[in-house]
Amino acid sequence: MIAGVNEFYDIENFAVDWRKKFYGKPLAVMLPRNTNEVSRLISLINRTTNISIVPQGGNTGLAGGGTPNEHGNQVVLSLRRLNEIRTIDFLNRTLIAEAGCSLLNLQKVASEHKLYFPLDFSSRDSASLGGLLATDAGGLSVLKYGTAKDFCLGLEVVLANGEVWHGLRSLRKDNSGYSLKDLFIGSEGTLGIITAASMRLFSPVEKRLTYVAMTVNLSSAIELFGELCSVTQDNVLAFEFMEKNAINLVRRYFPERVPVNFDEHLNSVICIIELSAAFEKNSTSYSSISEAFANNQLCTYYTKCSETMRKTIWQLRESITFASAEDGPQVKNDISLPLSRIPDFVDYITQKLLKVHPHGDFINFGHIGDGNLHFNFAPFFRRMSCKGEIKRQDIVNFLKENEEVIRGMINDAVVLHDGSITAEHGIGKLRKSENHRLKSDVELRIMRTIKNSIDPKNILNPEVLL
Ligand code: 2HG
Ligand code: ZN
Repeated sequence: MIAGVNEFYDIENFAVDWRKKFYGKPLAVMLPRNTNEVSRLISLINRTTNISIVPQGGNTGLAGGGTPNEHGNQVVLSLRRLNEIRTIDFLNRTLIAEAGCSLLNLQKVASEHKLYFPLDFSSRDSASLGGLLATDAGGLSVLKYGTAKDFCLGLEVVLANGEVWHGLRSLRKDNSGYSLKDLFIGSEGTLGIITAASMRLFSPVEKRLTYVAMTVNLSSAIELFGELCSVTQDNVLAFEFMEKNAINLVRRYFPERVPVNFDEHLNSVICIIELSAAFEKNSTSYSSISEAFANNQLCTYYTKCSETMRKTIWQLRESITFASAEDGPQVKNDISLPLSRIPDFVDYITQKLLKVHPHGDFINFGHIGDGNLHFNFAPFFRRMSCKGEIKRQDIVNFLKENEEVIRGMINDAVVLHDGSITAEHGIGKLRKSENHRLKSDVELRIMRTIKNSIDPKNILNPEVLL
């Protein structure tokens, strides 16, 4: 237990990731209250010790980037107490917030000002701004607004020697040299500690039209997406998908969250599609949208959701990760592919891998509109028709022996299909060796040169990414 001022924290919460895949033993957990304290702490550690620092936000990551090692020579630097919204500039449509602000809080504050903070995903109540930027998070609304880096305008960063880079500009245009903020975004705490950020805000979409569509396969889902982009002039707000196994996994742990008409043998791909209400009945695009859905070459069923159905379908989508966590460890993949290559990739690797591991299967779901598949491999999925048949420890043992090889096979297929091994979760510890194996020497050399030049003692999150 750690005591703060009027606060108590359980050290376990900082030592283990939420999915309990990475266990660390932090030498200490530091909970500074402001940028100045972060700067003084880092400067002291840099000058007087040989220990290294693992920055941590809401500890909701899926790649182990915020968990310390087991050797007791790393301190966790939690940003959770830096949680102020410093300013909102209504006319400039920006806010400046500290790294520990939760995503939910940012969304609420923007909405109180009749503006919209566009990032969104299921861990919104704990995920924090610093973590969102350190991993360049994506989520459910990337299609229209992009990932975190696309609407970040400036940063405040504490460097490895304790110096502060005051880069909190709130400009749409700034052509004055290297885009340093883009260096820190996605760097997973290896180059500096993000303590605050300036973020763009948008106009809220007053009303969304939510559709559920079923397509025969992924190819048709991708074609349907293309059609909807054409008829809405690229105004599709969300296009998510879930395959049968993902839905059945939720059925196994939260049966009440699966709509009754989603039969367990249903072989279709379920798509959740959101458009702005500007495309409602009397708009000129409306008939073209209806035609796209009515094309039964693409779509075998579709419905426009009532508000209740909308909540139900999103709850189902957001429950997949939690159902997976209940089910036990998986080989988790967060891959990015050109949309045109997705069907070939999935066919290719499914055949290849299931030949070797016929008891397993893929839990495939994610953000198909932006080419991001959560293509997770559950090693005993086909044998687990009833809960508890396979013990968690059996899965752990299986993964100890096979995870690396399975991940390698999947990633080779990703590279073969011109993709990336992570789209939004980051490299962390989970994909570090694969990143080494698959990135070109030139790319790795440039990254190392940058790292060495601003963190020569390698004290910032040295065990992730590189
Ligand atoms: C999502 O899209 C998250 O729900 C988590 O990125 C994905 O659990 C996963 O693999
Ligand atoms: Zn995702």
